[in-house]
Order: sequence, then C-alpha cells, then structure tokens
Amino acid sequence: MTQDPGRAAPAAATPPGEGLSNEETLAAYRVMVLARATDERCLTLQRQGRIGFYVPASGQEAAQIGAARALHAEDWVFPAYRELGVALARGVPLEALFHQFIGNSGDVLKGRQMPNHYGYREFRFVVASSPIGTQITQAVGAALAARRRKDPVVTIAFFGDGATSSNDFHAGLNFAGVYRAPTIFFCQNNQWAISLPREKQTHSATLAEKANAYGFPGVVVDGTDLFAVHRAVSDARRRAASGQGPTLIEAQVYRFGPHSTSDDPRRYRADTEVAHWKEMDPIKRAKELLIGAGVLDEARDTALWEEARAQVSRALESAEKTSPVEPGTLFDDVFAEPTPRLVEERAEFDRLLAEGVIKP
Ligand SMILES: Cc1ncc(C[n+]2csc(CCOP(=O)(O)OP(=O)(O)O)c2C)c(N)n1
Repeated sequence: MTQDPGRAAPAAATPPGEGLSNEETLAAYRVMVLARATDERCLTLQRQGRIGFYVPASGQEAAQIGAARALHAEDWVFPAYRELGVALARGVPLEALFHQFIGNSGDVLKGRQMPNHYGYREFRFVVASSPIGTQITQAVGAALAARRRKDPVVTIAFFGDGATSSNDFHAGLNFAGVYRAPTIFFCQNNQWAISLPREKQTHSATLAEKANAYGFPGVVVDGTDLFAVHRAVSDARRRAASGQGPTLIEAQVYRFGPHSTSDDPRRYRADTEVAHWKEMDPIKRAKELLIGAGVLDEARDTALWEEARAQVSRALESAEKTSPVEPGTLFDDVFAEPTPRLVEERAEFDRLLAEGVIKP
C-alpha cells in the first residue's frame, strides 16, 4: 500500500484489465456518464425552480463508481450527501432519485427529507446525513452489529476532507481500530470543504496518514483513476471481510462544480486550479482508456451520452407527472401505534383540510 504525500499527480491511469474486465469497465463508464449527465441537468433544473436544492458530484465519478463496483450486494453504504455515482452504481433507479429531488408521492421517503438526502433500503444505501461525519460512526456500529450476528457484511462510509476534522471521524476510526470493524473509510478529498481549502483543514501531509494513529492502514489513491480506486477498495474489502479490520482510503479528487446550488465557487477558488484538475477529468481518462482498449469509439461514445441525457429527461418527466405527497401522510410512520395525541392532531389536521384552511 502506498502513501503518496500531496495531491494526486496526473500519472498515467491504470490500464483496463486489472480487476475490471473491459465489459465491466464499459458498464462503469456508462454509470459515470449518467452521473455527469444527471449533474449537468440538475444544476439547470434548480435554477429553473423545478427542484429545490442539488449537490453536484462532477469530478468525483471515478472515485464513487470505482468504489461502489468493488463492493458486494450485501454490503451497506453510509453516504454523505454527494454520492450520486455510488447510488447509481448500486442500482438505484434514476426515477427514484428524481422522485426524491422533487419530494413527490413516488419518493420512498415521502418528501420528508431535504432534497438530495436520499436512501434506499433495498440497495443497502442509508439515507445521507447532512451533519458532517455522523455516517462514519453509524457505519462502524452497523459493521460491529453485523459481525455479532455473524452476518458477512462490510460497511463503507463515504465522507469528504472536511469530515476528517469532525468528532465522529475520531470516534468512528478509533472504535473501528480497537474492535477491528469490517469497515472501509472512503474519504473523497475533493480539496475543498465548501470554501475552506484542504490546506486549512489540517496540517497532516495526507488525510490517509491519520489512520496510523488508529492502528490500521491508510492509503492514498488517485481518485480520478477508476481502476486504481477499484483496486484499493477491493483490497480494503478483502481485508475487512477476512477479519483484518478497517482501512482508510483517501481518494484525491476535485469538485468541478459548486459545493451545492447555494454557493458560487468563483468567489473562493481560482479558475486556473479548476482548469488544472479538469485535465484529469475522470470521464475523459476512462474514455481514453476504453478507446485505447478498442471497446469504445467516438460514435459509440456520442450515442452513450445521448442515451444518458434521454434517460435523465425520461426520469424527470416521470417525476414531474407524479402527484405531490398527500398531506395526511405526514402522520404515517411516526409511531408503530399512533399515540392519542397524534390521533388528535390528525383529526384536527383533517378538519382544517376539509375547511380549506390547509391547502393540499
Ligand atoms: C457538523 C456540521 N458542521 C458543519 C456543517 C456545514 N457544512 C455542510 S457541508 C460542509 C463541508 C463539508 O466538506 P467535506 O467533508 O470536505 O465534504 P464535501 O462537501 O466537500 O463533499 C460543512 C462544513 C454541517 N453540515 N455539519
């Protein structure tokens, strides 16, 4: 395992064939393109007022999809709010995501979560946490609980560079080290925590080296290289599943867009820095490798992008046609058996609805 200090160098990407077959690589590339197409569309949709809030992941596709494809179906993902690529790679349908972005009656979370904070039990993708780092301790707890039940599950926590300064990072990694939890800590160091640069986050040379303090390996990986990420997560999964304990992976990436639809990154970072990292655009790198391996050409690539954009449009259209959440569902799933107070509130709510005081 390597520990390269500093930022990712634009080294030649690992060639296909190492860990991922050409077919698997093409499948991963399709998901990368779908994630990027979704991102591009959603930023516009938020500006048009058609969705309320969005957190883009452009630039982080290789890290997310490379990691997700190294996991097994039984593993549990504990994401932050920027893991679109992971959700898509786990098989979450795009329609389901758009239902959540809009918060309509097709949303399994019934429109109760902040947009972009989705979760899907059947894909073992836990609802994203907004408070930074809380998913780290949850992933460790779930891994330890699974081990007690003799359930061969590995958990993975996704988080950013900023989360390494959180209390939960320390508590989670310390517990995981002591109890050898079958957990992978996957840090996407995208160089910025909103407007705070990596240099001001910590004086550690790398984020991966923080694992030394907890007694398990820390690995730096070029997060723009799909194959390198896939290999690092496969190794970490093997370690976790065989009882050797956790691994911290620092995938060095860059967030191409804003932190969310609520900020303007031009106010805090230089265009030259963005341009530098765009030379290592993970989608461009994967495409070049696939063309080199003879499994993709420009015409197929264009068709693939068109299909991805059409898929986004179809998912959006279906979500926009879906009815809003029934206001009365607000009282569902609160308690297994509604309490007397809740029953009273619901009756009052229904009365106000009938009188037209509350508009559906
Ligand atoms: C405990 C807590 N403190 C502060 C915030 C406000 N906040 C939201 S996102 C964010 C930056 C997180 O950066 P990082 O962990 O690097 O992840 P990234 O957004 O870059 O993916 C902050 C400070 C929060 N959500 N939770």
